[in-house]
Amino acid sequence: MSEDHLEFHPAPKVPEFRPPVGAVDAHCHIFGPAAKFPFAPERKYTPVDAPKERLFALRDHLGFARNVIVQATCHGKDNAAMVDALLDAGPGRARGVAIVDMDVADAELEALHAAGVRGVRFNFLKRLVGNAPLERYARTAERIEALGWHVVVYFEAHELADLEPFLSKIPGVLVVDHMGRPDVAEGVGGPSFARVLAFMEGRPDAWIKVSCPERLTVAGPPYDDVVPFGRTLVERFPDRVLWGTDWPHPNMRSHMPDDGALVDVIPRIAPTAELQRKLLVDNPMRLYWPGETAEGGR
Ligand code: 0GY
Repeated sequence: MSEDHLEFHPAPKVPEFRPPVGAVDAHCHIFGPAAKFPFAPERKYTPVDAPKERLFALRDHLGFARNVIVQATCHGKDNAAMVDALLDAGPGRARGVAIVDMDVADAELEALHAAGVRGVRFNFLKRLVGNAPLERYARTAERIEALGWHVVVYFEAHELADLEPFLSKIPGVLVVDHMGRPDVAEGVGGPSFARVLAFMEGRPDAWIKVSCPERLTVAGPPYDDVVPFGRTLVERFPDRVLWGTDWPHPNMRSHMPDDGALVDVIPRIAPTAELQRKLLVDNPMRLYWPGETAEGGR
């Protein structure tokens, strides 16, 4: 146990599902080590150190080729740990999503891009961030547009109605984290998931991560209650879905998932080889490595 939450699984199982060649874990984090990369003073939680070597070992153990490393709020706008991991992951093996503010210097944006950053993340979860004015996010979205980056948004489905007018003004690709965090207790036909689906239908350039059954579940592993949500998204939007482990699972208090067991959820939400290839290879390659072939990373 760290200061705030459970430690990541020390020895995940080898998954029974073998990901296709070139598979991308499109949502994971690097934390610290704090002695080298201190956490942000304004953070709402302090995670355990989850250094790059552990992420790369997990990638190989689970049978993945590449990572998209997403900046988390505990490191705030200091993207140094994430960038350090991007530069050390091996050629073409990692991309990043940064947290930057509207007044970020051009030179910093250019350095982030050179390191492999291709997106910026707006986090709207009140337990993770304060209430930043939406104009700041809008201005940040303008700043990153010229670089060809996209915006990743993290919200809970019950907040979507309030956020939609703002989101509609963000140009280009928008990636929704963790299935839009529907209320799984409502069931797959419930109102919060209906709103997420309507949002995806209404915005052809919105993508969604079918990640985090461990956060969304009420029933617990093996996440039977979350599977219909992921499967609905994969089958309805096969060309706009991404998958990620969310390792090292910050803020998990109920249980710590076995990352191998999370990989074994994939064939339950993407039941055919074609859907699996789109989810794990074709889609993330198109978004994060356009013009490159999947085989190059392995
Ligand atoms: C995640 C989810 C969480 C944390 C963060 O930026 C963050 O601190 O995203 C969460 O607590 O739900 O994607 O890691």
